[in-house]
Amino acid sequence: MQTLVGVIMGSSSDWETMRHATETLDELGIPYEKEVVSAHRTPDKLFSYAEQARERGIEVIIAGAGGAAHLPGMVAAKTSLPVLGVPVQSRALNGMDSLLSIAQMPAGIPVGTLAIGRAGAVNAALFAASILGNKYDDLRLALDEFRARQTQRVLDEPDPAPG
Ligand code: RP5
Repeated sequence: MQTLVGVIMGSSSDWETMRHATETLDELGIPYEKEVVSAHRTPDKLFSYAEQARERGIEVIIAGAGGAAHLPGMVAAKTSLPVLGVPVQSRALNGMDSLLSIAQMPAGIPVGTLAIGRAGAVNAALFAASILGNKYDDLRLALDEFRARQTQRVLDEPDPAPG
């Protein structure tokens, strides 16, 4: 199967968060690529990545960034592919800066903004699976099975502190 999801991040320092997105995509069997693309340090690369993603076969972009997190919004400005933004937890402001930078887009250019940190990275992958599942039956099935396993794990262990 060809690469369907582009997982990009502003810095290699974002990997500790964004690896949770790729691990979830792995679990679902969704082919992806991963790459550092910085809105501020490599702006020309950001433009070419966003402009070429659709023609390369990418169908969803997951973009993680922290601080002045302009990557998801600028990518969304350059492609009409769905862009899912993951706010990385920053040291100075605990990710509130990242969250607001990604969520507060002007009307006309949407970014689907997830939670700060690991939960957002995992959910970005699951959201990508939901989008792709409309077109690919096997990916919809993989997502349904992921959710069923998750439910069963909770039901199987109702004791919060098994001793
Ligand atoms: C952002 O600046 C990145 O997304 C990262 O979260 C943050 C800090 O980057 P480094 O200075 O650690 O490379 O562009």
